[in-house]
Amino acid sequence: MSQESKSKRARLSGDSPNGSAAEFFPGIGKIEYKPGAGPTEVLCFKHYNAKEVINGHSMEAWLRFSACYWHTFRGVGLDPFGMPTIKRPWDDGTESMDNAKRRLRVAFEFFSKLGVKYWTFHDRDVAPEGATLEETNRNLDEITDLAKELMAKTGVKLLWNTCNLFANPRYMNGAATNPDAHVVAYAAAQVKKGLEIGKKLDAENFVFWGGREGYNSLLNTDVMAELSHAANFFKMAVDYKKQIGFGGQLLIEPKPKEPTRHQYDYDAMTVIGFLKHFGLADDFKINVEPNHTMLAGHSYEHDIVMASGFGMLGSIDSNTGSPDLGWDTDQFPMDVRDTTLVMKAVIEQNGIAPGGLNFDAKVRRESTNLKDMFISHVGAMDCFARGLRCAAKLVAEGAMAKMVQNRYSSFNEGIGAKIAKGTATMEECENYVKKMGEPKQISGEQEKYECVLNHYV
Ligand code: XLS
Ligand code: NI
Ligand code: NI
Repeated sequence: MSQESKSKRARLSGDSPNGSAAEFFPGIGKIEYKPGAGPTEVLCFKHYNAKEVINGHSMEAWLRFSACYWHTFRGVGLDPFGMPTIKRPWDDGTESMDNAKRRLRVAFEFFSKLGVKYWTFHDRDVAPEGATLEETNRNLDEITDLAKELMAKTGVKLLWNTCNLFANPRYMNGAATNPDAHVVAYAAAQVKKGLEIGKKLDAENFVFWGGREGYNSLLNTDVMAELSHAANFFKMAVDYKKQIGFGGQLLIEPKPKEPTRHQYDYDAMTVIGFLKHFGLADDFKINVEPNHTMLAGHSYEHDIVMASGFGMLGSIDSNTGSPDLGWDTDQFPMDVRDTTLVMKAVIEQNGIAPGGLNFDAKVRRESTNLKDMFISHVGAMDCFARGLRCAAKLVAEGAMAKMVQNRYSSFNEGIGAKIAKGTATMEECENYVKKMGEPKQISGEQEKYECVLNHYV
């Protein structure tokens, strides 16, 4: 075999001819912090300085960045109208175990060079599905053995894993909410394995995103049966998690639609209502994805603020979308105003751990350079670092908080204090109005608040 073909084979297998690990991103080194870098230098951090302490914690601890496997290592640039545009040099186009293992080595080189401390994956991203559940699980065992080894070697940890309960045709009518109990049982068996893998890899969380848990037509759907089956499914997961001693936080990721016309986990408030109704609120938190929040017709930060208000903000799938397109475009977050508002909520709840900021985001199908994989993540990390710096100052200086406090100061005494405590009666309110007459007009000062925000952004 020629030297050239030997080294090509070595490159593909993930090992170099002399036995040391091959390099899949030659020419790209560890991404460094270079605060003075020029405008077109994009393979360095200009704002993210991992160990720098901001409001009492390192940037790394506030941000807990994670890269996702599905978009970054399985994404090929498909869209509903177009064929793949992205072909990675390490990918031989097969679903073989060799290819899966090589891809995993590539991923850990990527995580290490980028400097993210966490990763996330679906079971079916990392290992091929076999002909039977047993074969599929054996594939998963083999791949996660290698993952465990690579995690130990690089120090990269698992933010969360999840089960893909939406791609296989068996799930076309739903997984936990399928009208066929056989399919529900299959999904439960799959999640059982997912929880075992979470435990094996010390996942800090485990995510449920119910891509097919909803309906396309109400005519053929018994919504109350489906919702109660979903709740029982989650109860089984809680029980099994406890049974095997898996310590990860369970998370539900809301999304209003896509692929189904209506998804039951519509938005943060819907999920909170569901969890409370079925007695599950103590066992779950929410993984908010802002692109989904926008699809639900809300502002970028709405679900972050609502979930946090209820003490239910568990983790964030940090991405953004194009409201003019109206679907889940999973773009990298590059808007400092957005990241400032997210980090404001995170700082106000004193951190996001054991959750993190997971980049559930993909490069555009037109961004076909290998380098774009790095540029996109570096840019988003820098954007969040700026958001953190802005939000930390905004919170520490307290001007906006003081304005909000004043706005509600009428609840500090008298009838207001009684309303706030829940001890006021309708008669007391009526007597108060008879005595005080018409309330004075008080400006909401929205524009002033916007100016204060812009002072920090
Ligand atoms: C899809 C979801 C998905 C989850 C994990 O829209 O964002 O990627 O994060 O299943
Ligand atoms: Ni997501
Ligand atoms: Ni999404």
